[in-house]
Amino acid sequence: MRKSTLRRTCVAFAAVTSLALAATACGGTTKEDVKSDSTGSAASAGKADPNAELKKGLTVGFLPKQVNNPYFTSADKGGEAALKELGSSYKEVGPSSATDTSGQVSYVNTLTQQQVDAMAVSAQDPGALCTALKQAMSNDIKVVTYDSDTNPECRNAFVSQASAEDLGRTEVQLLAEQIGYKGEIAILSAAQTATNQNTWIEFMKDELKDPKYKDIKLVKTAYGNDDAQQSFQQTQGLLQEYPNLKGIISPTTVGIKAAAQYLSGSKYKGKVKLTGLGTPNDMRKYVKNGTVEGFELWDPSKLGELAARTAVALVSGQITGKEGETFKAGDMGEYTIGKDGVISLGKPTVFDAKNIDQFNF
Ligand code: RAM
Repeated sequence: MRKSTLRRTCVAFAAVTSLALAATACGGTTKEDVKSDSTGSAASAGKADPNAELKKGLTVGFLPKQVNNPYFTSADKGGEAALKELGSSYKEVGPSSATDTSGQVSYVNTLTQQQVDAMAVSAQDPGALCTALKQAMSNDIKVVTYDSDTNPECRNAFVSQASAEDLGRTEVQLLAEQIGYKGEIAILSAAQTATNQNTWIEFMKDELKDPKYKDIKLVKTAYGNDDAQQSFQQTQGLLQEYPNLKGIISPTTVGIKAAAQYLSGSKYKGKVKLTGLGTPNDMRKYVKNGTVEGFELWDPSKLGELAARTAVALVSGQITGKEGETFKAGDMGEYTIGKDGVISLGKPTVFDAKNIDQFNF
């Protein structure tokens, strides 16, 4: 039996009382079962057995930042297909707004109460989910973050889309080339608390310190909250406030699409450059009509697939989340866990008029 009767009783108890109180009453399982490894991630106690058989019949819950976001639909479908192939079950729960942090906390608690074997979570906020995720781990549930991380000690592993540094720096490089290394630029981000966007923005700012960008000035970071309407209005507001703006970086699929839609119908079309992270299917029309020259992304369904395979490898004991452990992710090949329990999907793809028709997601 995967979980002891005591644990099950504790989970049921946690469902009707405060989770913190339940943890104490159940004998403080948090400390006992989940230990931080030397690099800080919450690697489980015990040794990884790379030859352990992959378990079947598991249930893995996916909890995206936002359920009605096509990016997450694609990511989670990748997770669902992988779980089906591995003989396990998939479920998806999550808020419809990318700023409903308390909603995300409730969904973590729900998955814990439902005693899933693992959960894959894209965190809206790094710290807010931590207590609930630790509670899940103390109930023998493996926690994988994907797309947007929490703090390393609040999960077993983070499946990252690409190196955050690469993503931040390359977006600045793309825009700088498009505007001829000169002029005012702005960032249109997602939620103000989003771990992934905030990390990329830090690297963008660092990249901008290079003397080759001395004639570029970052004038503002606006937040569209991964909401189409708010992102559209924020773009409009940026252009009103900074009429000399030369370019916008939007590191969110919802933001870049809304910004492209605004620019495309305005006098700024083709004049104010726009790059960032978008899906080829969302952006095709704006590349073809001359609003956007180039942008980038990874394949979200591959990210979801890797999150599912990581979750199953964790539950099966092939990995614990420690740096240096390796596992086979089916047809995706072998992955090695890096510092702080981070597993990186690979390099993003840059899309432009030449290659965009080769992609369908
Ligand atoms: C949005 C979300 C997601 C991010 C992508 C690029 O869909 O903010 O977290 O990774 O954009």
